[in-house]
Amino acid sequence: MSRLVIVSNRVADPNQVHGGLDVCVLDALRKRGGVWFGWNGEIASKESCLEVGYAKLDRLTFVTTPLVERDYDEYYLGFANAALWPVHHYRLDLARFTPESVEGYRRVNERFAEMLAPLLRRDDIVWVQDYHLIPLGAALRARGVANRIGFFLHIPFPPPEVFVATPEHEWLMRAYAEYDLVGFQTKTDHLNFCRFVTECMGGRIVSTDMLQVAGKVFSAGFFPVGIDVDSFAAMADSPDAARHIRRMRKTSAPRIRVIGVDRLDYTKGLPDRLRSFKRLLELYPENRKRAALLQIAPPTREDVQAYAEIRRELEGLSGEINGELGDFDWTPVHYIHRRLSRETLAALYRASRVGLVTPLRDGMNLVAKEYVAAQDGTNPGVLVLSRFAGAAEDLEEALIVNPYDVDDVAHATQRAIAMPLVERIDRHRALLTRLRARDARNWTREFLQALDASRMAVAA
Ligand code: ADQ
Repeated sequence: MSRLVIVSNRVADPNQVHGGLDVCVLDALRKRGGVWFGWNGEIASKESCLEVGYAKLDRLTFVTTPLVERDYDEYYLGFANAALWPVHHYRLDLARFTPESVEGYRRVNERFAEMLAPLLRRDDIVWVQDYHLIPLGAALRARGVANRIGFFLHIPFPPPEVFVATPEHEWLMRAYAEYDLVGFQTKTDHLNFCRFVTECMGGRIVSTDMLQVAGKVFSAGFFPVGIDVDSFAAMADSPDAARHIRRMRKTSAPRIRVIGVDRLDYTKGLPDRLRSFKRLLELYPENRKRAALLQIAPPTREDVQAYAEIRRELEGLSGEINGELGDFDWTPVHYIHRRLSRETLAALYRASRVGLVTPLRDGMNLVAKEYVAAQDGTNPGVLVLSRFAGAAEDLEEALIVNPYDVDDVAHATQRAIAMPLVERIDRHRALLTRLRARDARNWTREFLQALDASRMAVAA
């Protein structure tokens, strides 16, 4: 079997998973072994210190490098997170484009390619992950790398009317065309990309999964990301989780726990969610002193201004709701901004009657899938899910809501709280079947099979 080489901006410490991409990549690599290349999370003092480091864990090899401060500012905080991230989440109002940040983005992609190219074997399969590294494939090709190279975008691809606001959209398109296969999370993202190629770049659709543009023919499709359902369910079912849940119930626990788990990010709709919870307590006062929202939101990217603002807003809102509605024996909103172990998260999901997953825009959202996987099938909780999360394209048995409409989310939360056991069991069973059909293993297998087929399709 060919060696799998995964490249992502940040290589995770397997004991410290930071976000959805880490979860997917670790699942993919643990199963089949391989190499994971990328940034080690450290900042080196000068360029001459930028060396490649190696570490091994079972069948996995980690190959990592630091960044220098300027790269961190211009490539990571700059073009990736202050330009591409907001544009892809339809937030042009938050996008900041500067020539330095584009330059930093090019520079780091070139350097990654320079470091990686000599390490590749002839039959390695290279799989590049996410928006930080769109031009990496082209930079590898420029160094003579003829291997199969696939790219997967973990975040949404916006409608072309939005994407073309990125000053570098033509350059990015040419970079996309250098891959053998470009994968998206949902049918909608794939469609948006095809519209961009055909309506804005003069390209054409060759077949359902092949595009031609900028003198290149390449494959594109959608491959919804999934989780390792059984291992997550096992965590939620473990004696440790049961102990955790007993302890929570014995202490201050409310009778009805509603849970939200997200990186602290403006795309996750956290202020709107808190407002919806307040609205629930206003519209359905019988929940006062009975229900509480546990919101877990560890801060990320705090050096980007928009992230500091969302943190302030959220802290203000939870203080306001607790001050206005809370009592000496009841706190409506518990807000924790710390990272928890996956075992603790699994126990918390299981102990929660409602999972509130209400992003304003999200590539997929693995929390929605983890919440379902963690439930006790004989007495499951209910998932309330934003129509703007990629997961909503598939998870039809969740209560689908418009996260901008606080009344809609409040009514759905009440419906979840009041839902009869039989209906909860039916919905949960259907959701679990969907999760299994599109789990982490299938995601990897289907993407790699399509990558394999892409070469043959072009040759034909
Ligand atoms: P993220 O934006 O990070 O991922 P998501 O898919 O929800 O969003 O994944 C978050 C992961 O981090 C989950 O596995 C969750 O359990 C974990 N997590 C969150 N808060 C935590 C905490 N306090 N402690 C520990 N773990 C925590 C990006 C895209 C998504 C896409 C994924 C995968 O933005 O749309 O679903 O990649 O492709």
